[in-house]
Amino acid sequence: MTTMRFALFGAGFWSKFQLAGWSEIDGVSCVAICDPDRSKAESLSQEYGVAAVYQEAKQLFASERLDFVDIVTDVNSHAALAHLAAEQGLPAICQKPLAPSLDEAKAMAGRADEAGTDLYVHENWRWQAPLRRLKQIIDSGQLGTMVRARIDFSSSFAVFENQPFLKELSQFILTDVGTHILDVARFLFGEVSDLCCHTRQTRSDIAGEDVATVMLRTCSGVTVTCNMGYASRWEFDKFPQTFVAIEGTQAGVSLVADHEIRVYDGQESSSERVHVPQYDWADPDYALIHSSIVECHRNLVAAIRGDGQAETTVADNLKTLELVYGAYESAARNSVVTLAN
Ligand code: 89V
Repeated sequence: MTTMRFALFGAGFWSKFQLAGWSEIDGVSCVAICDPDRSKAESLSQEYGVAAVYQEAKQLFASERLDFVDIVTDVNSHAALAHLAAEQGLPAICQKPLAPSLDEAKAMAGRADEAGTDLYVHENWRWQAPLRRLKQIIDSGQLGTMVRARIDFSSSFAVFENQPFLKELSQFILTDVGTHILDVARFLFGEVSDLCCHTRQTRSDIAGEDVATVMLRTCSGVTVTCNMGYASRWEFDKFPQTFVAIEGTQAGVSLVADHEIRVYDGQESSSERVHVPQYDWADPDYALIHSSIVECHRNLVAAIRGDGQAETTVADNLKTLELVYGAYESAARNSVVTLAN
């Protein structure tokens, strides 16, 4: 297998995990790190043995031979970096949210298309092992017709301690967490025909909403309620676990605390605990998310090599972003938003 060379843009909190995740994948090598703050790029390059450090993206592109780029910067710099990669004919992987608006995300997709290059979104949540197992159970057909579902991602986790920039976002939880949870809703239940959303801001020291409730109707008729928040103390205050409950006409299934999946078919219940891979580089508070970084990398790099289909292409992610920005529109207008499917 030929080794694929990539550059990492951004040396902030998330980059070290992104890079550690790449170290689990065979046949890839990070050859350069770029960050306007040279000292941050240098310390990350020393930690992971990356040869080159740059402050300027253009300089990096002029000097390095690359097979793809991984963009792990703040949302406002995604478009410019993805554009530079497209100009070089390079595939780009970009963190979520792809762009600060749906129009900007569509423009990024358009530019990659014009350049004939691939743009992928590092949407990792759907790669969490318990959610993959849940999808297998849904696809087995054992639930019968799915009637209704609930997805919960609510906790009192002090998210701003590690990611203080999140405090500044005037659109916070739907762009940061909604991108993940609404993507999971699409992954599990399919495309959405309409939605409505309520948002709340429970504290005065942040710029955006920290609670959101989105009710989706899927094209196949399932009603899915997505509860998201960083303001709740409750029995399942277990960041970063996502809980899912699905009612079906033949059986119901719940993904509950600590990766347990329970199925009840009206007569019998069964239970299994899903194994989540553990990595020594993972932050224990984020171990579940960090394990999904590896699986997301694996899927995207296989596609870049031409060995498989990527799940989280830009085209796919635009559908998730339609839900995210549709939810803001619904909350602002206090009305139902219909999706074009
Ligand atoms: O994984 C993430 O995207 C983070 C988190 C959800 C932990 O806030 O931003």
